[in-house]
Amino acid sequence: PPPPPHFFFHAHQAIADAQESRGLGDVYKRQLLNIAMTLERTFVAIKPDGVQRGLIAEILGRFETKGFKLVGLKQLTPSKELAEKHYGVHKDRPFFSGLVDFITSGPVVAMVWEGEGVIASARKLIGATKPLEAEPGTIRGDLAVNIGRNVIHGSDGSDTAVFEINLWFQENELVDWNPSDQAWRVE
Ligand code: DAT
Ligand code: MG
Repeated sequence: PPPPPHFFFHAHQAIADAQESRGLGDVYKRQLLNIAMTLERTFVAIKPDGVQRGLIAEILGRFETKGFKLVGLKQLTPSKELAEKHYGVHKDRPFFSGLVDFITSGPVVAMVWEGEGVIASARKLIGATKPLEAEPGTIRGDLAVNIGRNVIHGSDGSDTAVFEINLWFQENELVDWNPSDQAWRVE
């Protein structure tokens, strides 16, 4: 099925704006189009261990200083239903019930980040699932030791990003905005 309309609303709107813009040079118009068409959003969550250990600012800062744009942010203790949907692909794995218990055990900080290539880049910033195998410099490589306490979640592809953003956030919780220094990040 096609992704829910609101996920791509911003990109579609931006593309339409670029195409319809009058009085702009072709080169500038093409730049606008390129930016609009490469916009991506991903879902990232600081798990209860990250929140309990006081790592919110550290983890959020990795994405902020990288230069991605924060478009959604909230803290909640996930319901069992939400957790089971979120980790639905793992429902037959032996660690599933423990994983659901863990993720529902306390507050989670849920985020949506936007930018070119943000889905794959967030996974790189996060590092390997097993923190002892995660490279130093990554969030898990720097901040965690155990697979069951690996402090952070990030969508693993465009389909899961759409699914997870819409699972965790309402449309009106996503805030589109233009960082005033964006021209110093993206040419
Ligand atoms: P990731 O979180 O890197 O996307 P995943 O989707 O394979 O990893 O698994 C989801 C989470 O489930 C993972 O962050 C930690 C937990 N998990 C995965 N494999 C596990 C295992 N073998 N034992 C215990 N927990 C596991
Ligand atoms: Mg995963």
